[in-house]
Amino acid sequence: MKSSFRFCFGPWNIGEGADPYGPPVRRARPFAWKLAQMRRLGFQAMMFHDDDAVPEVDLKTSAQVEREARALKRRLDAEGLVAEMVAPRLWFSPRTIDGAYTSNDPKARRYAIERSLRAMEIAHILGTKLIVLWLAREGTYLRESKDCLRAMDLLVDAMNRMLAHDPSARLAIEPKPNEPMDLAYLPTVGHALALAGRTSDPYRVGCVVESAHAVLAGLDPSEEMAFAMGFGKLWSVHLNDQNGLKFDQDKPFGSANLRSAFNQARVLVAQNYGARGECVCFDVHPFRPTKDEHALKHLANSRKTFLRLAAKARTFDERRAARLIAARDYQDLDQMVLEHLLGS
Ligand code: XLS
Ligand code: MG
Repeated sequence: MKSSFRFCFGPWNIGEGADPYGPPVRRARPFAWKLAQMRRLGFQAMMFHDDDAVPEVDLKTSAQVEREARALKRRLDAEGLVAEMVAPRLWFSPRTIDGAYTSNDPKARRYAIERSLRAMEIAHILGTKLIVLWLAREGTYLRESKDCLRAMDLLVDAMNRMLAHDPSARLAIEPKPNEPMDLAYLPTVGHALALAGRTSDPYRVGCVVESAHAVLAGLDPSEEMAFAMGFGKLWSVHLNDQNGLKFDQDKPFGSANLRSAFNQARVLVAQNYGARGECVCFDVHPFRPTKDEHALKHLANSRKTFLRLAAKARTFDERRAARLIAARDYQDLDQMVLEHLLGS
């Protein structure tokens, strides 16, 4: 199916199935193989953590980082692909065990900022202005271990450093309420945008909404997207699905709640998402029992479901819906949605 959307995923979305209770269950695919699958599956863009782009980035000199990033850019160009974003992976190093920008340890905070500035340089070379900040360890396991007010100051300081480092870059905060932390400091779009307002350049701090993260916050993903759009701040989406308040599942888009997925596609279509170059990204993982030969289906299927639901959004009888709304006949409005999704 042809579409005007630009689709995107990250190398981590072709995973080997390790979870906290068991080892990998599928073969590890080299980066080149992952890259080669993109166009075949109908994807145009790849999202990167800094160390997806330049492996072991902490161990390399600036000159090495620059050389490797340039080589990657040439590979992307050769495949006709673009980099959608770069995200500093701040949660892996033993240095950020107690958080990155909000760690109680000044050395960890310094490392986090330096690494973020490096990620921005990689992004610059790859030709993207979008820096995604998934603030994995910015939060607490116990309320008394950090001071929330101070943490907000530290987050603002870190973002100001990044904004000053590259005046053309934009920071997209990816809110998530929990996992790996018990309580995260920026759990929702509202928190992210409120904090953006305190930075030195609020117009360059927006967000990316991941469907599953909104569900984990007990919110409706399409409304989180709409809220961000109301501020002109929905700069990316990570579509996937989540079966309620469980571990972070990253299921295929629409897998757990087709109606919620329809409403996400509907708000994106209605607001002409993508017209300013935004990508439709899928932050999805295969179910753990998935065999090697089926290890790309979650991506192809998520894309297919999104396109089917975008078509459903376009063929939704808005005039009839408006009449039912005017008559306050929400019973039939509800049924109309269900029948539209069920098809004839
Ligand atoms: C994790 C996040 C992560 C970000 C990129 O929950 O979704 O994959 O999208 O750092
Ligand atoms: Mg994500």
